[in-house]
Amino acid sequence: MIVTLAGGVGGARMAAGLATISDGKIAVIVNTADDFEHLGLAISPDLDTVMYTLAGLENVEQGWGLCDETWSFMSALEGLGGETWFRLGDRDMATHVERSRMLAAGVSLASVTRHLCAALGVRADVLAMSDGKVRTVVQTSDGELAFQDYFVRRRCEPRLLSVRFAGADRAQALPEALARLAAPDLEAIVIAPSNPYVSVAPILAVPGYVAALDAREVPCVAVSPIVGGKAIKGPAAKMMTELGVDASVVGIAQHYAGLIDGLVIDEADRALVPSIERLGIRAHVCDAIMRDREGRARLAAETLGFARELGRRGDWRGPCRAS
Ligand code: FO1
Repeated sequence: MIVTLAGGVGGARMAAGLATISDGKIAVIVNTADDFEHLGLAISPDLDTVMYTLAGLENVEQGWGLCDETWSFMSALEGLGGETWFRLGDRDMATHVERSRMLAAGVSLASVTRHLCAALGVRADVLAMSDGKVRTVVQTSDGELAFQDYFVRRRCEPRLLSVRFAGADRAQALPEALARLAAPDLEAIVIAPSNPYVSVAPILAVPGYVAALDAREVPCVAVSPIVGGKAIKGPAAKMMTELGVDASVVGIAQHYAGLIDGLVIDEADRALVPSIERLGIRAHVCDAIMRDREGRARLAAETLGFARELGRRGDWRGPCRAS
């Protein structure tokens, strides 16, 4: 069993790669701090991206939503002068309507997710990070913005000053997720190449997850979302620069120092291996870009092979944790 922490496109693709090579024996703990209510519906973008990708139904070009999508609802809404900055496809709407109906009937987000995944034929365990309400709020040069306002409506244009996760302190980690992280058959924990600041950080902000990672008895490896100083997809590098962080694999290693044992980086960053290893984190160099389905499986196999090697060598507890 492998547990991965994920959000966004990079997380979904890594989860799909790991599911392919492990015959579906993975649990994916997914960020839900991007969730919001829109047009009266409960939208869970990262859960949906992970779920659709694991089902093989993702829209590859967009990076979110479903393949073979049509947009009649959006066109009709536009005709009525409604809000169209956040685009909901006709097929995708069914997910949001069904999720909203079930939540209104008192079903938990975790159970709704289980139901939707089963209906779409997803074999991996897709776990909402919490049933509690956690929301990413960003402080920007244009003031405080809710996450989707910043990310989609404003296209990450305002300068990012800080990020907080409203409600995280009161939320509880999903018990099933904590159980997976402590399971005797757990082989490795993988932090997917998701945005560390707005996809992985909200998961770690929920009480219980950092403690669970600290108590682990298996290696924890992260895959860098930054290659050659640029984000593979999305605004991670821009965000890091605006937050005053080195937008490189070393910045990623510094961010996760004390939490991870190893970092998977791309060939383009081979020269930075010594700077990563000085932080007490082992580095593994490979082609770290997932260009297609084969690429996902290849990177997942490289990542798992690296974690297993750390486990075999028994040198996976970094100096930060050992001291
Ligand atoms: N991202 C966009 O850039 N534009 C959209 O109109 C948009 C709609 C959308 C609808 C459903 C859904 O599940 C995701 C959607 N996303 C959209 C993606 C998403 O909001 C972000 O990429 C994530 O929150 C960041 O991980």
